[in-house]
Formats: sequence, C-alpha cells, structure tokens
Amino acid sequence: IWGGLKAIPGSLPWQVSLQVRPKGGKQVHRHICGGVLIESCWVLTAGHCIDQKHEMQAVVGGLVLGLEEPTVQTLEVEEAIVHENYRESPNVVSNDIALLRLKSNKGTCAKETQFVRKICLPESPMHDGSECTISGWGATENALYSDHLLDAKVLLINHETCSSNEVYGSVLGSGMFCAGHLQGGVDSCQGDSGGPLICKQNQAEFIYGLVSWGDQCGRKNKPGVYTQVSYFLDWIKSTTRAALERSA
Ligand code: 4AZ
Repeated sequence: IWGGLKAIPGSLPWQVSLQVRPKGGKQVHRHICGGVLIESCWVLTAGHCIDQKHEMQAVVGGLVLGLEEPTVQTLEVEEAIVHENYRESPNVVSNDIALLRLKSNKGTCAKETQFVRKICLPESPMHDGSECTISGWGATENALYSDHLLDAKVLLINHETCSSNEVYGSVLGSGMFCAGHLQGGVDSCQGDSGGPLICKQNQAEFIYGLVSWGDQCGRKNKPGVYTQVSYFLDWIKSTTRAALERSA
C-alpha cells in the first residue's frame, strides 16, 4: 500500500495473507497476495494469485508478518478455483477472481474472534466518489513489501474517467473498476493483489473490490484497478454451492 498507515488491531478482521511453500520443500511460507474471508471456509482472492504448483495457506488474524502473534489462525487451502474466463494479456487481466476452499475441522475453518471475522458480500452498487478502504502487506513508497498490515482511503473513480485516453483508455473491461487518487500517491501495489477494497453503507462494511492490476503504483492518472465483486456474485454463489455438493 502506498500512502498508507499501520492498521489498528482488529479493524480489518477479514484480511487474509495468502502464503506459499514450494511442494516438498523445507522453506518457510512466504506472503504472495492478500485475500478476504467471506465464510469460515472460503477466501476470495485474485485469479492471478493462484499458482497450482505451490501449497497455499491462508493466514488470518495477524498484523505483522513473520511475528508469532497469538491472534493468528493458519488454515490450509484445500482447493483453489480460478474463474473459468480468467485471462492475462500484456496490459490487462480480466475476470481476476478466485475462491479458496479451506481445510475444515468438523465443518469449521476460521473461528470467529475479536481479530477474525468474515466480511459481507455487496448488495447494491456504490456511487462514484465514495470513499473506501484498501489494505495489505504489499509494496510501499519506501520498500518492497511491508511487515505491518497497512490501510489507506481511496475514492471510487467512474468508468468514463478511467477509460479516458489520459488514464487507461479502452483496456478497462466489465467486472473492473478504478479507485484511488488521480493526483497519485495513495494506491495498492504488488503484494496487495487479491486483498480487499472495503466500503461502508448504512454502517455496514462489505467487500466491494479485490486488488487486481494497475500501471505501476501511486502514479498520477494511473489509479489501481479492482475486480468488481458485485459483478461476480452469481459466480461466487454457484461456485461455493457446487464445491459443497461435490464434497458432501
Ligand atoms: C501488481 O503488480 C499490482 N497500483 C497490483 C496493484 C497495482 C499495480 C500492480 C495497482 O500486482
């Protein structure tokens, strides 16, 4: 996160650190992406975060990577499901969304505590100009990756502005939206991918976007591009339902 501040303990209880370990290797886990807890056994993240060659784990309830915090819960990923129309091209990623099913213990995965809680899915679209919050352990203006979980406020930018020639032009597709500050400085960055953009409506917080891509970080007229979670609600619901039926 560029232009962020250290998160207050317990203020982002749905935040996930997605970590990998090479299969069979003795190496420790390393943070690769963010994610968001939507059910005790389900994490939403970006499609480009999934690397089937690695064993993945979802870490929730932590603030500082590499510290042994008593609030942390570490959950193994049982199955990673990338959207069937996920595509990567040189300057745009589309349908950048994936679901992680966590390994359960008698039907429970993440346990709700003061530091671990699921986030609600969106019901209605947000207005352009709304202020929302991004968070993650990704690159900052000073360093590649942050040990501390950081957060920052961003504004939702309308599709016309973001598709203008000075910004991203015609590459911006459906199921994506831009957020940030066109003057630059405050933005998500590498390592924040798959993590949350949270908005508030009627006092309730919900997951509105997932960090997806951008032309570098914090640059003027190059805001962050986010996967629009509301666009994928049917996919999320049918995919989680189908996976539960498969495992029943
Ligand atoms: C990345 O490389 C990345 N400024 C993530 C977010 C943004 C740019 C790049 C948005 O994963």
